[in-house]
Amino acid sequence: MFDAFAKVVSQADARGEYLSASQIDALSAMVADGNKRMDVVNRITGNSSTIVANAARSLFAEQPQLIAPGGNAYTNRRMAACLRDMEIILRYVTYAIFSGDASILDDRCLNGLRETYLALGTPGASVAVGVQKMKDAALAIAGDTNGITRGDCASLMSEVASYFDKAAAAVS
Ligand code: PEB
Repeated sequence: MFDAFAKVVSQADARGEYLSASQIDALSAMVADGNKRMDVVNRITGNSSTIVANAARSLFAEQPQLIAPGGNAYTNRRMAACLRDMEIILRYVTYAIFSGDASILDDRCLNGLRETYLALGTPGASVAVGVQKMKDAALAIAGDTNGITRGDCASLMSEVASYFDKAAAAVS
């Protein structure tokens, strides 16, 4: 598990080289924009219950077979497991955003998740749809410029999107 700094150090060490100017520049830019990153993590974390609940509602509205008898989210036990899974995935995405690195998400959440869903008979493609819905909600909340000074958040937003896309791709 790395953050953006440890990742660069590890890569340099593997080559036996000093940190390069471009690596330092990239990390320097990340530090300069650090408040935006923290704000995004804070906003997503503070709205996590809403993000999960709305994404799940919307998923079940589109795919009602999941909550029909025999569906993979039918019965409260499975519904609870499903909401919990979405919460876990969102939590690891916030860790990745905070660290500026996907390895925490990869190593502790996504590794083996596809195989787990296959073994459980849980439709991974449906989980991926749920993740994409969380992405849309998270991006709207993170990118809400209402009442704040407008800045350039384009690269941060695409980084945030990439973690959700990675999670969706890992299970679909
Ligand atoms: C992954 N999910 C489930 C299980 C595990 C995970 C390990 C089996 C054990 C259990 O039931 O608790 N756990 C989860 C995760 C991590 C982890 C992400 C990462 C660290 O440790 N059912 C649906 C939807 C979807 C869903 C498509 C979007 O219809 C999820 C939600 N996951 C779901 C369901 C179960 C499950 C388990 C319903 C229970 C399946 C069952 O017992 O039949």
